[in-house]
Amino acid sequence: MQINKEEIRSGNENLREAHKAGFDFLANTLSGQGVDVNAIVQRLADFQVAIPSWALGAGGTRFGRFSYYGEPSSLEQKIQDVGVLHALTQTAGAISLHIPWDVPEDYKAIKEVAALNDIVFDAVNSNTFQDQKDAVHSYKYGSLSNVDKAVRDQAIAHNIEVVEIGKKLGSKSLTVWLADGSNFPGQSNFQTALRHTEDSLKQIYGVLPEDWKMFIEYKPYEPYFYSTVIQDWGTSFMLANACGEKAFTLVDLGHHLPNTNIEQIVSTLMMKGKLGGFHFNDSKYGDDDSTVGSVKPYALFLIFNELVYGMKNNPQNPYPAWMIDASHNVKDPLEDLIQSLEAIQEAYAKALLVDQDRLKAAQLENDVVQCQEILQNAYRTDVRPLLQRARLERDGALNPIQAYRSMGIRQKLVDERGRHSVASGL
Ligand code: LRH
Ligand code: MN
Repeated sequence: MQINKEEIRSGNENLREAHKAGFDFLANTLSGQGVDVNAIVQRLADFQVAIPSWALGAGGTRFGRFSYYGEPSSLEQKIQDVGVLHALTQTAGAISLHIPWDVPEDYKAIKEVAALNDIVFDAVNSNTFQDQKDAVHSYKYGSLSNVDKAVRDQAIAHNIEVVEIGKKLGSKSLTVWLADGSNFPGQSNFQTALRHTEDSLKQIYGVLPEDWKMFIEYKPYEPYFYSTVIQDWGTSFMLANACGEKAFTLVDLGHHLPNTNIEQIVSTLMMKGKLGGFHFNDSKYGDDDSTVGSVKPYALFLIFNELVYGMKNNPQNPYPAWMIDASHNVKDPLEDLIQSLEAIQEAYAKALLVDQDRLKAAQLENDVVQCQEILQNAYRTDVRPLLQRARLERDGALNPIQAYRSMGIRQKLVDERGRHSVASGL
């Protein structure tokens, strides 16, 4: 399934005029406020988000999974689906693989498919939260933290193998999410588990190529429901510091207890130069992996406000890795991902409109009302014409969902792959 730019251009025809009117009005208003509109459009166009290879089919819960026909059943088809997203949105230029769900059979062929779709390989993800059928040792009682050295060694070897796979694909980072934990008080010794985990991560860190990064993802609970070894940002931050300068903390938005101030965590990690990147999604209760910006769009904006501030004032923090980590239980996975990409770009654009100098001045004055007015003025600005212009300049779709539907892409995928093709992943 390949989308040709001509189809997108013709789809944009009857939307151009309305776009131009909206863009010119907004650009006029913003330039009047001293905003460099072209610079913002450029930053939006350069902003690329990695799509998770495990979220291109229908997701599910323990209570059930409802297929979404025409799912990609091979890595090649997954890359083609990301190619569709990128052709329409021009902001999905990378895929993040999960091993062993997506082990390439033919590296040369897979890299050619990626190049054809203008897709690069972002972070590779290890998986020591499931037992593989040929595994010698089980991860039931943990992997990198397991009391049994043989199990830890097996998990370390897996992570090293994932780095080798990533090197062959041109990836430059490894994401380690450790499910390890316990279900009952007394079941595990916290200190022993943490010490084993630190030691294991250091062994993995030791094989990282010079220009690679290791992202340590934290999560408070699930699949274990009493304790999780890497439960919060502080534990991940501590482990990243223990490993070294190539190790960073990865913030999955759904991995926080209710009402956690995530934007403050982001600002602290950037100040300390240890913010590695994000798994964007949204949630109402737990790790719901819902569409980005679908439940708490203002919180997402506040996170991007800290990111914009940090990217300007914290040269000690590297450019973060932007990835989505979502699951689609009731929506077409590709439409859901298009909506997430739009919400991410929208939050970023609104944050770029915050007048940081005036905000700083108001903060120094303790003018609380003015501080909020400056933030909310940016948040209340409809920035969608800027996102459209960034797409248009790269031959993307002015309205990606409308284009996806009017081009009948899902039906074409079903015709090509059949109704019952199933994607590996969650
Ligand atoms: C854990 C997580 C992690 C992935 C998995 C698919 O909840 O967020 O990032 O490995 O989802
Ligand atoms: Mn995640």
